[in-house]
Amino acid sequence: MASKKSPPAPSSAAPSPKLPAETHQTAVEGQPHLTTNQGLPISDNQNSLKAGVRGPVLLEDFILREKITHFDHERIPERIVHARGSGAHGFFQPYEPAADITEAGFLQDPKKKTEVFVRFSTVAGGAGSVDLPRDVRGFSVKFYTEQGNYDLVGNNMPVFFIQDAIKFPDVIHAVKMEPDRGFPQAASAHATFWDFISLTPESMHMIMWAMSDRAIPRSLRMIEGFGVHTFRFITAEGVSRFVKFHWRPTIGSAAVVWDEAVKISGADPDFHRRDLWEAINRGDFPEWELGVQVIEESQVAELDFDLLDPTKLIPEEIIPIRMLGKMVLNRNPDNHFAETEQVAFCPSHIVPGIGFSDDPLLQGRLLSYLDTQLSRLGGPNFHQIPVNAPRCPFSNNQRDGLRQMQVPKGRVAYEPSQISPPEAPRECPVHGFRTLPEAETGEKLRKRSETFADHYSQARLFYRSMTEPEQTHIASALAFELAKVEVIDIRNRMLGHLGNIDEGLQQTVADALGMPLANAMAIQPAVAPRDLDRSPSLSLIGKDPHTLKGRKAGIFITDGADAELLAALQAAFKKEKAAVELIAPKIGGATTSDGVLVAVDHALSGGPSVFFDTVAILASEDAMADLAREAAAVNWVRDAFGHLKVIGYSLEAAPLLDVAGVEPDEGTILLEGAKGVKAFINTARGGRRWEREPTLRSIG
Ligand code: HDE
Repeated sequence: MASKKSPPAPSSAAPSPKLPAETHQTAVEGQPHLTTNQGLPISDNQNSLKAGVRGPVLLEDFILREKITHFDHERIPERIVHARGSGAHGFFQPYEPAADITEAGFLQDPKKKTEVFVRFSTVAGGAGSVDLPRDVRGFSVKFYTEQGNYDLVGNNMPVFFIQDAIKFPDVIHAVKMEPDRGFPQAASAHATFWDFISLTPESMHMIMWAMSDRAIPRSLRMIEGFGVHTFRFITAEGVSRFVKFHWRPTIGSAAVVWDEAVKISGADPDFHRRDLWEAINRGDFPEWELGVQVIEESQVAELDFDLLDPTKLIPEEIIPIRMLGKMVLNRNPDNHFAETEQVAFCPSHIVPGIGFSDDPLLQGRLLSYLDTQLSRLGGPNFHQIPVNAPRCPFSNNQRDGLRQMQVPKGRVAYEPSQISPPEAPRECPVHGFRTLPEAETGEKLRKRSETFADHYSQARLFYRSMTEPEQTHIASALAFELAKVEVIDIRNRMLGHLGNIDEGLQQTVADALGMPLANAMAIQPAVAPRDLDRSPSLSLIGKDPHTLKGRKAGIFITDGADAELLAALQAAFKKEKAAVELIAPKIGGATTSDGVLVAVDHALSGGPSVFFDTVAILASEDAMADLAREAAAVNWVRDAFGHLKVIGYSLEAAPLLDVAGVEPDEGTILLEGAKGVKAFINTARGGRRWEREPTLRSIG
């Protein structure tokens, strides 16, 4: 928000001169009328039809009945998983033709943009749950290509909890709120989840990811995305290779710290949805590169795991990512329900040039999405809903059904026919989708391949590839979650698994729980875990891009705050392409040293420092006496420090830092003149001060 301007008129200011003063918003000449769903103009939308002004409402009132009945049916079943989602429109543009690996049309022409719709989600919570529980994030992209819709329905973690789709209802039932009591909402920290996990060694790799900082992202704009399964790319000549999909945000990835996640969940349950919406609104369009790891058929045997196993990843250090193009999200939805809620993604929506693998988890997904959408969206015609409809022409002989919105013409709805008109759609043997002809043989059996049996090596790989603070966070998360599990045997079984992953981790978690390691259950691994080469690319902190781009600074000002300093800070953040929000004790604004009343974005009570990546405090001596006694102000600073943020402060604000118990360090910077501002910005670019963490928290 701009400084040095009068605060905007409050929204309760005088009504627009076009509207009469009473509550009725009667249309003026030229304005459209409210009508019923049949188009009948409505004369009064505020009062129902009664027998006498104080008398009973009449059944005859079809306008009242239509309005209320429609309202009664406004909700549809929420998604059984990924119910809470945020969407955006945008486009994808390839860097160069990828014809050497795939014939997919949308990956060929660098001049051609393909429209996309993206939905990010949490997994466990309901549609109205908070944005920042510890959870996996869904990352679904619908590409409206000229060859039909292609859906890449991924997550922000590259592996999954289970190896076979038949276990999906179990893992989801275990993580969702417990059926008898209806809680906890959107949380894995409860007995049924850890009961299932402790009996499912294949989930250990994913557990390392789910307990890592990846599960509490700073912003949806900063999450990585993964296709998880192995897919195929197929060239026009029919040459097939395996691929793993990756999305990389161009502004880098970052997470919040757990204590922040807890506080944000209360202060702004829509933290991620709002952040995405506001960034797009201010023109700070989120971007991701799409890349693939390409695995030649001949390389498959060289890998030390089975490519069909969705609990495994290929370190980038072994097979690098080839970037194919960029996605930009540049338009917010017009309507949350019509688009974000009704969008239907499905892993079986593919285009020529892309194919599936025999990953048993993927094969189960190919069934589930259409099936769930048939009931969620009320019948077989949901592909006609605008957000789901292909942008290319589509036509076949499927007919009728609930919610048919089209009027198919002609008497023939079958094939073959000698009476159908020449313009009727026909098969397309040349450009139509063809399944890769793969030879498949085998006995019918219900069995897991032995090549899927190594459950610990990659869990260990992930843990040992983390930086020290990230390892501490994993241990803290495990201790937090297991402390919520009242069944001691479950904790002891989990400690047993942790021992197979890393003995140091096992010890730290046991200590944090205050439980003797001697009671940990010994879990005999099916395959002895191996020490793999570390993969530094798995660490978020390790590849922190050191930028303020796309980040948000909070500047707390009081009456009498130095106007020049404020302007200098705002200009400096703008140069860094960071957003800035102002906070003052009261929402009416603050009068800075030059006598200008500056409008602010938040009152102190509604703008806690957890909303920001870095903060500055500009106070006057006069304001300081009151502020240092104000719990909200003290907590604002204490939290910023505790959450390891870089803090800039004017000399007059120093007493507040003292009261908040801030021990000055390299991340607390006195804003004296241009030099001070420069030092503050340079330091803030580096992100959180991880070296501060051990001085503040031993665990948690
Ligand atoms: Fe899903 N998943 N899933 N899933 N999934 C759904 O489909 C399912 C899995 C993912 O924004 C549902 O339309 C099964 C892995 C995302 O609308 C449902 C299995 C990955 C979304 C379903 C999996 C995902 C869903 C619920 C195990 C990462 C949200 C509503 C075999 C690659 C899509 C719906 C959106 C949604 C089934 C496992 C990602 C029930 C059976 C692995 C991002 O059909």
